[in-house]
Parts: sequence; structure tokens; C-alpha cells
Amino acid sequence: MKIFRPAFHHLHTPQLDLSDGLPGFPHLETAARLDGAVDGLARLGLRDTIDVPDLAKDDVAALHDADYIAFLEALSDSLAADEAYIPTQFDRRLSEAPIRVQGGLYCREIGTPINSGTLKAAYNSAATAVQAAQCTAEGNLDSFALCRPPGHHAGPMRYGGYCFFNNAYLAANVFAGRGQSVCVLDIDYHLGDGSAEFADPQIPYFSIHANVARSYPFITPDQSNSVHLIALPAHVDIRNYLALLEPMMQLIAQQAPDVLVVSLGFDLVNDDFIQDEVTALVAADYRAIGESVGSFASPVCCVLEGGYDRGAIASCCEAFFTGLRSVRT
Ligand code: OKP
Ligand code: ZN
Repeated sequence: MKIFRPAFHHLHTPQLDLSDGLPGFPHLETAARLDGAVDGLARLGLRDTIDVPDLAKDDVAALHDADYIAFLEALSDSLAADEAYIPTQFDRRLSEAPIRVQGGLYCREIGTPINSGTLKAAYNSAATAVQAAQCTAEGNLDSFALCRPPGHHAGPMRYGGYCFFNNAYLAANVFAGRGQSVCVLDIDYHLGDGSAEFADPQIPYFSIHANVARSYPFITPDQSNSVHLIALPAHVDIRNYLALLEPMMQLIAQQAPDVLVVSLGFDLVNDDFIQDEVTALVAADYRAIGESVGSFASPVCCVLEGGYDRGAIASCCEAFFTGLRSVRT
């Protein structure tokens, strides 16, 4: 397995999370998250991490709306070094408004601040996903992109949920562009509402996630034959989780894609503060989840999504890849 890490992720420095109508709490999407993943991989002897310095602007331009990207570029250029931008007004008709008002055209919430280094970090995170996908496509090898910021809540012309560019669909497009068939499986705690917007018959989306009636993103995506969603029950334990994941893996296997892109979140554990409705899963349970994902016959390209406690991320990451590797040798 080859591991890729973005060289510039630390330029994205969200400080305050204003989600949920609360007064604001310290932002959980921190640079230390990646150190957790690196720690977990090191415990498995996986110490060779390839640092990615690229920005993948072309791949992003091929996936996302041009006006959305132009907004992010213009906004970034206008930000002072120590500034955090959060839109204040939300409407579809803001396209002619001043640049700092236009944000409310391209997102629908206030939990994802943008600072002067955010756009570079987001392009770099995208490049990390693209490089992992290229490695899997060329070498028929499993890969893991330590993407930060994450991507699965980013839609064609929308950021939010700590995400800016959809890393999983950027990776999937690498395979599709080479004529390889590909599916996206999302096992982050949250529904990837951005990924659901990108799903089409060529790259279908499969997700198991906390029930959006009670959990972020609180919105059900539009119906589509290319989107396969399973909501978790409250307090789900590993037995119940696997009883939902295994049929989903079989459904994917029926389509026999050449490769599987996995949106891999480490926020399923019940002590992750991000959860709106707590699970009964623990870090060691990721081993069985890794075994189930590893049962897929073709290579997997894993893209990091959530996971917000450095120590838990390390343990979850170690358990997941222990399981995945145990069924792949
Ligand atoms: C991003 B990813 C906590 C508020 C957090 C936003 C969650 C974004 C999750 N009650 N709301 O999918 O891990
Ligand atoms: Zn998540």
C-alpha cells in the first residue's frame, strides 16, 4: 500500500466552529488529525509516506463549477494573513454582490471558515487524492490519501462541512478517465452530501452514515439510481454495522468495478465529539470494517474524510488497515 500526504495542509487553519446555532467552539478539523493517521500507520510499520507538493488545479477545474472556483480564488486574494472568512447572507441571487457577500451563494452554513491559506491547502489535498488514484491505476496497488481538508461534503458549486473540493470524486475521475470502472464507498460517520451530488451511472455512490434526520448534514440528497444510502440506527454497534456494510459490499461486488474509491472517515467511534447521535462503535471495531472493505477483489484507493480525535484516529487507522491487510496477503 502506498500512502500520500499533502505538503501544505497546515496552511488551512480553521479556529472557530459556529455550527448548530451554538456560540462557537474550537474547530475540530485540525492539522494534528493527520499526525494521528501517521501514528496509526507507523504502528503497522507503514512509515513510507509520500509528501505531495502539487495543487491539482486542472483536475479541480474539470470537476467543479468555474464560477465557484473563481469565487474561491478572488476571495483568497482578498484575505489578510490572519483573517477568517465566514459568509453572512445566503441566497441564490448573490452572483453580482461584492466578493465577500458572494460566499452565501456557494455554501449554506457557517461552520467552515476560509483563511488565506485555505485554497492552496484544498488544491493540495485534491492533488493528494489524484496522486493516490494514479498510483492505484498504474500499479494495481491499494493506496491511502491523507487528505486534509476533507472532501465529501463539497458539491459541484458548494463548500461546507469542512470540505472545499471533492477528493473522492477527483480520485474516481482519474480511474474513469483511464477507462476503468469505479464506485465510491463512503464509510465516514456522515453522509457525503457533496459526493451524492456528483454521483452518476458512471461513478455510483454508496454510503452508510448517521441518520440525517438527527445528524449533519440534516438534508437528504435528491433521489437517484446512482446513489445508494443506508442510515445507521442510533447507538449502532459493530454487529449491526457489519450487517449493513456486508450487503452493501455485495451490491458493489455485483457491479464488479475495476477499483473502489473509499471515503474513509475515522469518526465512527463513540467518543468522537463530532457525532450528533452517538454510536456504540470503538476503535478496535475498525478491524472488522477493514476486513469487510478488504474483501473487495480489486484494489482500493482510500481517501481520508473525518475523524477528530488525534489518539482515536491513530487507533482507528491502525485497526482498519490491520483488517484490510489481513485479507489481502
Ligand atoms: C465533516 B466530515 C458538530 C457540528 C459539526 C459539521 C460536521 C462536518 C463533518 N455537532 N457539523 O464528514 O467528518
Ligand atoms: Zn464525518
